[in-house]
Amino acid sequence: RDARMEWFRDAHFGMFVHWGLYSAAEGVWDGKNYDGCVEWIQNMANVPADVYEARLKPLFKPKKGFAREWAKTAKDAGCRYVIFTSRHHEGFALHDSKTTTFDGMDFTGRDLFKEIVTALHEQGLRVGVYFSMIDWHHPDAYVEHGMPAPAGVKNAGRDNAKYVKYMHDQAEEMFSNYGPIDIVWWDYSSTEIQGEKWGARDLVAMVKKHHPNIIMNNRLYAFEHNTEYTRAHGDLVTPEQFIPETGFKGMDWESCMTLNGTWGYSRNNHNWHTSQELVRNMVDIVSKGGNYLLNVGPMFDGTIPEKSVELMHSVGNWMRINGAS
Ligand code: FUL
Repeated sequence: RDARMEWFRDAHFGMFVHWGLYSAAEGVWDGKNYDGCVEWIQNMANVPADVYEARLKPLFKPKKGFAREWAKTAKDAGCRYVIFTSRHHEGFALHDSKTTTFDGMDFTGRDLFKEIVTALHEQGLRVGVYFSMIDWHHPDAYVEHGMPAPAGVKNAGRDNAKYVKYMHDQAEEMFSNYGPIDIVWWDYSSTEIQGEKWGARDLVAMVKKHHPNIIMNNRLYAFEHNTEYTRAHGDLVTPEQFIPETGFKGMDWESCMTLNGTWGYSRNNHNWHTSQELVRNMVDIVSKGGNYLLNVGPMFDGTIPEKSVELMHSVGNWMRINGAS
């Protein structure tokens, strides 16, 4: 509908990256194997925030140059953009934050956000920032979102206004200190908490002040896609793990999907899709006017699992052979 969306519509293919402390848990807690979306392991294994932090801090060890590997994998696969988890629901932020010691700089002595954005820019890739409003670490964040909170924590007694300020400050650090950012991917609202409970208007105004042409998804307002309400509150809808029957008329959209059923890295999950399935998905999505956002879940040191690299490349090869990239 407008020039701002043009590059996104031409892009077709993006790489999603889920990487945080949960990557170092590898889908296993206290010897128990968790299945499904293992970036939720803190919640699934009911781990109090302080235990979670103490246990994973020594295991999270980004290797030198990991971000350049991500950028190269995406580029070789024919992706035009990469969206990475700047902070997931665990609340751990990859950048150098003044608001907390629960961040990349305090854990590793490095600004991991900066390394990632720099590497993506070097490859000429567009940059998307996934940003979770949900935060299982901050003592004032509302934690009940239709899903049980880790360690049975409740909203009662929590000062949401205080948390919202913290969350906004953190977002402003990310959106003001690192050069061009092309997409903001909020995650997520529910019937309990959405829109102004997150201070949405101010948050969006701040992001747009720094990046007037930024594209944003609609999850700051509601999880459902394609309602009148959500259409009015974002540039794109984000069907998760499915391809809509007929696309979304008059609306930009992006199907985000995993390679093996989990977003975060899982040591014991080997349920990989085949490259045939991925290529079929790509054709299906693009023919209906959407983009395909395909996920990789790097390990504790930032290494993308070999099988994921291979599958990403197989899609890239198909695109090259068929003149689609
Ligand atoms: C969801 C999150 O809860 C999942 O962990 C994942 O990040 C997915 C893409 O979005 O809302």
